[in-house]
Formats: sequence, C-alpha cells, structure tokens
Amino acid sequence: MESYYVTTPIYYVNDEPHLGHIYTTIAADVLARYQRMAGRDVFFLTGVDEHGQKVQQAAEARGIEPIELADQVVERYQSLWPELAITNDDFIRTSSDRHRRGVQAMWRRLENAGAIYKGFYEDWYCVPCETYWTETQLNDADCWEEKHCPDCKRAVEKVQEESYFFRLSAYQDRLLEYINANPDFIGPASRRNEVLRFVESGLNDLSVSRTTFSWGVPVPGDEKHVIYVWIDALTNYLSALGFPDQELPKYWPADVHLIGKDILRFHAIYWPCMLMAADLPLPQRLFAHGWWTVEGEKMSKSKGNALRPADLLEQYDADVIRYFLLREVPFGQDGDFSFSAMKQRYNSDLANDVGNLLNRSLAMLNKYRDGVLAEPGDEQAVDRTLIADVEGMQRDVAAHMNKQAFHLALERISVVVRHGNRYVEENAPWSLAKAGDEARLNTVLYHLAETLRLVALQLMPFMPGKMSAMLNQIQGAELMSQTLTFASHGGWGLLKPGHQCEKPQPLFPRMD
Ligand code: ME8
Repeated sequence: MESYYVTTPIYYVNDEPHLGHIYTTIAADVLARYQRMAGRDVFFLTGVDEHGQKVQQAAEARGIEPIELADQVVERYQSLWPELAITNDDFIRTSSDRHRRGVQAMWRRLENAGAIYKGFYEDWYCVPCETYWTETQLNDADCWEEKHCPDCKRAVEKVQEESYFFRLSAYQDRLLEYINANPDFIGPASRRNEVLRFVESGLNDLSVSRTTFSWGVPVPGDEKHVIYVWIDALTNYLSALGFPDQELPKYWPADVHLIGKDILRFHAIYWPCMLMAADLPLPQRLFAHGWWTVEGEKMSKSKGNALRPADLLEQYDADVIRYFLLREVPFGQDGDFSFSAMKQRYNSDLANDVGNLLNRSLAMLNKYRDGVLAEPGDEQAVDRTLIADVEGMQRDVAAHMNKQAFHLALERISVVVRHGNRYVEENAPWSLAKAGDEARLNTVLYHLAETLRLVALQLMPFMPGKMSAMLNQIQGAELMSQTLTFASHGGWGLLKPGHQCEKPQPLFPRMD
C-alpha cells in the first residue's frame, strides 16, 4: 500500500489552543481521512513544541516548572482533538525521550557532515519570536530606531553568546536548484516565489545553540549549550517516526507539511538545508496557509480576543466548523472569521443545498416507494449528464485534494448538489407519480439516491459525523459497517434494486 505522511506544526505550549491551531489541524485531518479513503497507508502527526525561552519565561511568570506548564497545555490539546473529530495517528511532545534522542542524533549527523562549527554570536534577539535580527534587517524593516522586531513589533534585545553555527550558507545553491527543479515543493505559488527571492538574496549561517537558558535539548558533548528551538522542533517530523532507531523511517519523506505562513522560512529554508546536510530525503511538499482575523481584528494575546475552540463548539457542530473553515477562505489566503458569515454559509450550503436534497429525495422515495429502490428504467440524457457530473466531481476533487485546494474541492461537490436539486425540479417526481409513469419515477428516485450517496462519500473527510449519518440513511447500516473507500464504494450503481433507504432525518436544520 502506498504510504501518505501528513503533519501539522507542533504548537507552542505557552499559548492556549485557538482558531489558528484548529485550522491547520482540521486541514491535515481532512487530508488524512481523504487519503485513507483513497486506500493509502496514512500517518498523520501533530503535537507540541515545548522547549525554548518563551515557554521557560511563561512558566516562570506562573511560578511553575516548564514541564508543568507543558503538561497542562498538552492536556488541552489532547482533549480538544477528539471533539473536533481529529484522527491523528500520533502526538509528539518535544520533551519526550524519543524526541530528545532524535534531535541529538540529528545534531551529530550535522556535525559529522561538517555542517556545524563553534563561533561567537552577537545580535538583536526577539524573545517572543525566538529570532535573531541583524542591524541591516532591523534597518530595512524600519525597526532600527525603536529596536522593534520586524515581525511582531515587540522590543528586541542585544544578546552576546558563544554559539554553534549551522552552515546554512553552504546549502544556498543546492536549495535554489531544488526549489527550481521541483515546482510543487512549496505551495501556494506566491509563497514559493517569496522563498526563492529570500534565498537568492543570500543566506547567512545560522546560530543553532543557546547558553542563556536551559529548557531544551542539550548539545551532545557540550551540555551548557541548548539546541536552538527550531532545530529541535523541526526534527519532530522524523523523531515521531522512530528516527534515529530507524535510519530512514517507513513514512519518510513526508508527503506534505501543512504550516501557517508565519513559519514558512523555517520549513522552506532551514529544514530542507538541515536534511541535505544530514543526507536525508526532503519532504515532497510544504503548504503555507493564510491567517485568520476574527470579526475584522487580528487575534492577539494582549487584546484577549483569540477565538477559543470551546466558544465555537458551543454554537456549532464540529463538522460544521470543519466545513466552514475550509470552504469560506481559499486555503493559502488570509481570511476573516465571523459568526454571521458562518451562519450564512451554514444556511446556504448545508441547510438549503445538501440538507434539502437529502430530505426531499428520501421523503419522495418513502412516499412513493416506502423507501425501497426499484430497478431504474432506461436512462435519458438528463440522467447521463447527472452521472457524468458525479464522476467528474470524483476526479476533480482528487486533483484539488492533491494540491490542498479544499475550497475548490468543496465548491466542486456543491456543483453536484445544486445539479441534484435542479434534477428534482426538472424531473418533478410528483408529476410522474400523478401521471402514473412508474418506470420514469423509479429511474429518477434511483439517480437521486446514488447521487446523494456519492456526494456524502466525497464530503465524508470534511464532515465525518454528519456524513456517516447521511450515508446511514441512504445506504444503510450494512454497507456502513464496511471500511469506506473510494474504490469499494465510489462506483455508480452500488445500491441495488430492492435496497431499503431510511426515512429522512434532517441533518442540517435551518438556523434563524
Ligand atoms: O510556530 N490563522 O507554534 P505556534 C491561521 N512551535 N493559523 C494560525 C493563526 C492564525 N491567526 N495563528 C496560528 C509555532 N496559526 C512553532 C511551530 S513546527 C516544527 C514549530 C497556526 O503555536 C499556523 O499553523 O505559534 C501557525 O503556523 C501555527 O498555528 C503556529 O503555532
């Protein structure tokens, strides 16, 4: 079986889970579920990033040890994921023993390759971003006067320390070649260009150890140094798979690392260069999505306006949240979250379109045939057009999912749903019943049931709970007890004459 490895960033434990964190994780879950249904052997990883000065300081501010803070936040994440129907196969913690061994092994490989040397570091440092800035960079970003971080605008401080360096500059040309030779390595295209411009402007060697704090993985053989948090964090994608016990773990290289645009540089520059130095294969693809604002405002800790998953779950089913986040904004672009937009989309796409097609089709099937499908009669052009649209949807969704274009996949499914509703109007089963055209009525009801079933199958990765319920109504418990794959359940005509469908039970009642 072909394998598929998808990851989320590992989230910092100095912050509570919010809308941004669930967004990436839901997207990864939809890919994982889709690929499982496509018959692939999936490994879906998420986890937490526990080390670093930021976490140490957050713990100090609360008067607890960093590991205690980490434990608390880990519990939040681990109880949140099932509530959002997240099916991660593993949860990596960077404080774990398996991870520490992975990071130290990575360090040794870099060292053995001659990619690490000891030097002396002096520069401007932004603690919240864990990023060093040169005077030139601060100048370029107009932050020199006020000594502000160009990213987060908070104060940077001058730091001097003995440090190990990673020879990032030595990999600049190879990285450029690689990105140029692999057009799909970084998505979306605008982000790929951004990375290319950055690398072309020249890479400096990277300071990769710290002596100013202790909460991290010690440098092997020089324990007063702690390994830079990004070297530590990025290695999670390998340590979770069993590296270094397995030199080249089963699921490596990753098929896609999903990340937010804020951490593109780390994933598109540092990580590939580290892997090149360590002589390990590079991931197939990185995809950087955009950022959400909430009701028109940037979420920030100081404003206290971060949207908490609990507030969302109080008002909406997990499936509706999953659907909305991936349908509302093209994956890769920034977007604004608002409760009014969510309600509007729920009513239009789910209540009026999907829900309506399901309810009216099953209601008619029950009214005219007691819920039992009869042998369809001769196909007419309208029937063939509907089937072609359903089959086109299956192909198009597969192509969109390979490019993480969730909004296009969902939009394509909506096309079939609207087609189905039009098909009802155009074929007016109520008139066929009145006219006693039993053969044609059988055909129309059959085509509606199959269309609904195949729509539900495509929507399954996005709304697993609602779509299980929908499929239960159409294809019944027996078929539902099997493993649902596109190969076994995706063909037109799986439902046989004599098959009993249930009475409609509204899945998406209108919200006023
Ligand atoms: O960066 N909109 O962790 P983190 C959309 N530990 N997504 C958002 C968002 C927003 N407003 N805010 C955050 C780290 N995110 C590192 C990662 S990986 C080896 C180490 C999402 O807790 C987005 O995916 O700050 C972003 O990349 C991630 O949260 C950052 O999470």
